[in-house]
Amino acid sequence: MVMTILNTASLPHLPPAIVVPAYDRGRVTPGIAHISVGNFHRAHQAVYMDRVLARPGQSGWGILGIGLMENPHEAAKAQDMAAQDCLYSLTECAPDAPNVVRVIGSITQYMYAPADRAATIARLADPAIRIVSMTVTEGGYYVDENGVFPIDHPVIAEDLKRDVPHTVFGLLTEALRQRRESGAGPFTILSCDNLPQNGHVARTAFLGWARAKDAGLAQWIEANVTFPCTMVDRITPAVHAEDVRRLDAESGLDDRIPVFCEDFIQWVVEDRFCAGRPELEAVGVQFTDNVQPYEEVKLHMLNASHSLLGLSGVLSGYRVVSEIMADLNEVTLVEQYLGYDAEPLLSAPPGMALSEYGRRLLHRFRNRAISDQLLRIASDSTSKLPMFIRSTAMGVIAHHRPVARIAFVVACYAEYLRGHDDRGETYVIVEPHLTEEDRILAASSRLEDALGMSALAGWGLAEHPAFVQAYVALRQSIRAHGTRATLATVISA
Ligand code: CS2
Repeated sequence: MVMTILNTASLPHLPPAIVVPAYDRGRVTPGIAHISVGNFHRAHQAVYMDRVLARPGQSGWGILGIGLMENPHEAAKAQDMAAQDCLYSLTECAPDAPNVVRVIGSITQYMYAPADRAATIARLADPAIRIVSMTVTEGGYYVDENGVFPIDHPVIAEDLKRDVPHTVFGLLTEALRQRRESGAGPFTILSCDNLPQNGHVARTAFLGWARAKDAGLAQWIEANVTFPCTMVDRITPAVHAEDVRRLDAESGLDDRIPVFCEDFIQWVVEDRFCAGRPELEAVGVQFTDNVQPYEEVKLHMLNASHSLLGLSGVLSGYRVVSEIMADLNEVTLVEQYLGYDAEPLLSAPPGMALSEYGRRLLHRFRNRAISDQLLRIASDSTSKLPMFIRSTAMGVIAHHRPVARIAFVVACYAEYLRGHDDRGETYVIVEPHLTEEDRILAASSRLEDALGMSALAGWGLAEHPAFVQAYVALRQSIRAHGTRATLATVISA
């Protein structure tokens, strides 16, 4: 089969089934800069912006993508983006309908920051950029369990010394310094990561950085820059080399950077944009004064269920979400966790019934067309558990309710870090925020030592004898009888 190369020149000649941008990309100029253009950004915010750009008078809201991390993968991505004029295909997979392939055109420029950080800062200082959004992962904000931005953290302390900084905090702060001096004014900083109160966390982090650098500038940022909170949702699997081959074979495109995702999409945003915003309300984005109830439901139901399935599933030998959904015990675990642990602590946003939301989640997890990876979900649990599980765990303990499921997920996290499943098969652990001390605690033969790991800091677990006893027994059982047999005891407890 002859594959069509994906770029501006080929765009008018793509196979007719492929949906292409309904606007003239040549007229689009960036008004948003997005830091860390991962698969999720390309399947979510870039899709909403693609819809916005098809509306009249919105051509100033294209996206300038910025790659921040210095590594060969990111450098290659920049080359692929350049080769394809920043175009890529997105395959949306519904559980019970044919896949839809769209070419997304909203990212019109791309910069790899490590190639020229000063030029990237200057570009962010351009008054045309009015929003800087970011997906820098849950752990990428560094704010600790006490809500403090740790300026003595080695990564932060080292970067604070640099004239031309490397971190997102440094880059944006220096751009804001130039904008203040030139009179270009502020931009909105829009976190699109999965963390409670992501806008407030971003504000803490950026102000923490700025104060350490320049108190006057920090005051100006505090008074002028806004940090709306957002709730983002769309399940977007990792794309491995075999997925690229499969997606290209299905679309007929020669696309080096395709993405795939579920058909569901949701974005809830606080309307606090200090330098204007696109007409997002016209393309399905929900605006609200208070994102908190939406994000709590999403994080503590969807993402928490994911963590339960990811950690216990990988240990049990599963690798794909839709596969694990055929295991009734795993489904029961999620149902019990949602119904008994998470939901009683949540207040539903207006118009939402939590039990219905939970049912819908299970339906989304059953979507075989997206074959989402459990290892993707389990990765970086060190940063995710505090965001997804901690408040439910603390609530369950505070209300003296049964701790079995919380103890199980914590036990699975510690066992998962050993790097092999119940069959003895090894897997790659991606835990960028696991410290050396964490590794020692996780490996200790006194199993309760692992409760001192940084992911569990501030949960107060070690002070609850009933929790400690349940957790230790579960880890011993996983080792002696396997995760599946252990899970059977958890759901019947
Ligand atoms: C997942 C999320 O990474 C994870 O642990 O739970 O990536 C999840 O798929 C998205 O938040 C869905 O919106």
